[in-house]
Amino acid sequence: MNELAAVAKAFDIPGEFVAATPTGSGHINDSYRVAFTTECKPVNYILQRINHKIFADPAALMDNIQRVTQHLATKLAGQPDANRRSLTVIPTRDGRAFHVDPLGNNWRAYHFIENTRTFDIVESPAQAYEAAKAFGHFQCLLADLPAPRLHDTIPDFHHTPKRFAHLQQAIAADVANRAHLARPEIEFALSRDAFTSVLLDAQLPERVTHNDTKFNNVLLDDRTGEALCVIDLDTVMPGFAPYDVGDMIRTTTSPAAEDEQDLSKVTMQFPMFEALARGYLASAGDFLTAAERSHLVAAGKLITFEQGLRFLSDYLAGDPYYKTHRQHQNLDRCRTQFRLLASIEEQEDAMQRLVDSL
Ligand code: ADP
Ligand code: GN1
Ligand code: MG
Repeated sequence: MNELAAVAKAFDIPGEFVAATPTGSGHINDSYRVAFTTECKPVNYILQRINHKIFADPAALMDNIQRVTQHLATKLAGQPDANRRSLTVIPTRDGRAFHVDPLGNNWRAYHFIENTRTFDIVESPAQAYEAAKAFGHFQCLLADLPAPRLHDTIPDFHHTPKRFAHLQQAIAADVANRAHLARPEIEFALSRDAFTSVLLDAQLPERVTHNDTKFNNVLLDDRTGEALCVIDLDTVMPGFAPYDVGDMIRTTTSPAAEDEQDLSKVTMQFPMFEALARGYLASAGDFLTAAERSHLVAAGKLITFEQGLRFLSDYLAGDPYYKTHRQHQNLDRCRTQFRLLASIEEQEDAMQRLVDSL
């Protein structure tokens, strides 16, 4: 707690530190809701330790985030509740975008957006519609972000053929001696080699994309249910628009947790997909090219597959990347991805027909 108090005090936050509470269920960074009192009133902030093993260049990362949040704020100015619709970075007392603590950890702070919630699992088509509309709007607002090109915070992040090659290396190395525990998943993955370049081959335009459009990365208003604010901006960088839809399909259509062990619960629920497609096209439909639009369903398959590859590679390597809370959790996560991919494959013709009709 003392450590967090010291970190919080490095930021340009008025008043007295009261408490810090862990929040969120992300796999990479550590997030805390931090309370201060100013003139006897409590005010909350978000404090995040940025995983420096994964984000090796925090200055470039925060440069992206500052440019993106300032652009969003400019474009949203004048709208009702404008300051709840985009993240606001709080600088350190010496005017920097992040703080380095004595142990070498990198920290950032945001204004806390009150009376909102995130959900790990979607509860209704209305929520799916809202979230997808918000991510589409996010892409739309950033379409005219002035040059220069954003930094690639993680190079080749959605380069699925490289993710596939990485899995092949992890299988060959088998450093954690786990390959024998994951034979069916390895077979499943290796049989789908041909499909990994489907988006790279599609002549899609490069845009500013979010690249981590998990359903729990959008704040929903407690009172109205509106998707108010897109969060978790570490991977906002150049990408293909369908990537974001793919990750929405992956995280916003199944009623099961990402690490669910009962695979019978994992399924692509068509009404959620329909709401998601309608929500996304309501905000992004006007700028998408025909090639982007026609690859939205393929992206759902691809990103779900890629995520399965990533979890499986991490499992085989002994869990160096994703936080785990129990043994074999990354294998369970991989299994839900592959089950979900199978469910998407069963329904992909109907999904494609729907998109073509919108
Ligand atoms: P992670 O990388 O750990 O997923 P996020 O940036 O998604 O980190 O934040 C984790 C959680 O903290 C979110 O799910 C949300 O509940 C909460 N959160 C993040 N930023 C804010 C904010 N500005 N206002 C209110 N809550 C926030
Ligand atoms: C990680 O931080 P979080 O949990 O939102 C990962 C995403 C994965 C996701 C899987 C930087 O996101 O790419 O899709 O886990 N983020 C990074 O749940 O690798
Ligand atoms: Mg998150």
